[in-house]
Amino acid sequence: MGNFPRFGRGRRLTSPNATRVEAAVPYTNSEAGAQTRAVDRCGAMKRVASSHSIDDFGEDLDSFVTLSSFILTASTTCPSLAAKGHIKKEEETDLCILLQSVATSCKYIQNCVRKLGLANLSGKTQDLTTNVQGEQQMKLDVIAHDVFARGLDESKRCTMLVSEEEEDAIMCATSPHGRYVCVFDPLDGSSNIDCCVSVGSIFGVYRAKTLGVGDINDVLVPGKEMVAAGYCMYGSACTMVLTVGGNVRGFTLDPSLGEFVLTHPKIKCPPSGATYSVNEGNSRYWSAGMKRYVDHVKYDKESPHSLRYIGSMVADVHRTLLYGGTFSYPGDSKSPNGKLRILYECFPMAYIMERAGGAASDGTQRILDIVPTSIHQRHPIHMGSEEDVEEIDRFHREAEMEGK
Ligand code: P6P
Repeated sequence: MGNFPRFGRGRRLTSPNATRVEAAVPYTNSEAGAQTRAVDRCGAMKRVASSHSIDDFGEDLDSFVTLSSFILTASTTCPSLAAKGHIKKEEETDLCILLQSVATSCKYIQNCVRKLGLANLSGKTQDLTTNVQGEQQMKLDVIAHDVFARGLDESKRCTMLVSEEEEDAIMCATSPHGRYVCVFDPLDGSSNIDCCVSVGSIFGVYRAKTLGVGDINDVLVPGKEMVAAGYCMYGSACTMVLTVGGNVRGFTLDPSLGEFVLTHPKIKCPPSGATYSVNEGNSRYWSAGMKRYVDHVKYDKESPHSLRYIGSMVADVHRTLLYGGTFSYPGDSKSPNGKLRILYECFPMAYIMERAGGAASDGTQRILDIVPTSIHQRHPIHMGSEEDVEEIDRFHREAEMEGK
């Protein structure tokens, strides 16, 4: 594993009051770095390019569709996005190059996860570093951060990055194509990694208000202003779930090809489910609303809901997205804002969940309407099947009206 110099050092908003920084000194990195590689377009793509929007891509095709072909098609046929005024042609292409960089980083990280014990990648960092959360960093946390940040910087499509592993926002090298800000948790759930529990990378993409200029205010906006969001789960299979504003698609990595192959053309979260996912070990600290909801699904239903809790957000959310039910990390008397970070954990997952027909709230308001005030802010979250999240909200509202 290459010894990358720690990425991002010296390229932060230095002054506490600084919110806009002209592009910093370009990162003097080696030639390495993934750029979009041209891939042959299959005949099917030409069919799609002529008659469908990207949101139909892969739905009615019985051909072999990869993330690369999806991204390349997105860069040529995004009428659904362009028509909605979301993004213009050149912005589509830049977004596609950014996403291609994320995909390459995820392949690299999954390769490290697979080799964990064999390549001495397990365990904590040698100098026992901690991240901005004060959490002990695993070796793979640091590698995953550097790979993600380096890839995005070298894509030349970002003005600024926000990572769970870095206290301050990172200013990217100067680029005339610096159109986007990427926020990411490079390896969520890493405390589980030594026992081979599924972990994942989570990312969200915002449009920069000013081309080529890093501005912290570009991400202190409601999560609904994201233009793309996704996660990559390193589990029994390596699965990338992605939306560029429309349908939610799932791509599974075929190791023999090194390509993410479209396996879930249009993911829809069931309107209701029979599982709830929350750390019940914290129930003594819960609000009345949370306690009432969990009692309701355990004792009032025809048959009790099943509790499923892995303790790895990407794995718990992925199951909820596909099977329905709810995932919660509520605020409580011990941690009023819960544990999960709104910018690079709650927002991307809520964005995906809503575009798959699900919902995400904090018990009183829609997650994606919230405006963060700081980049590492925590916030309570409930997400999953629309009917079940509404039920959680109802119990919270009733308890609040009773002053409980
Ligand atoms: P707890 C992993 O550390 C993580 O950040 C999320 O992936 C996961 O959902 C949560 O923390 C689990 O936290 O307090 O239940 O162990």
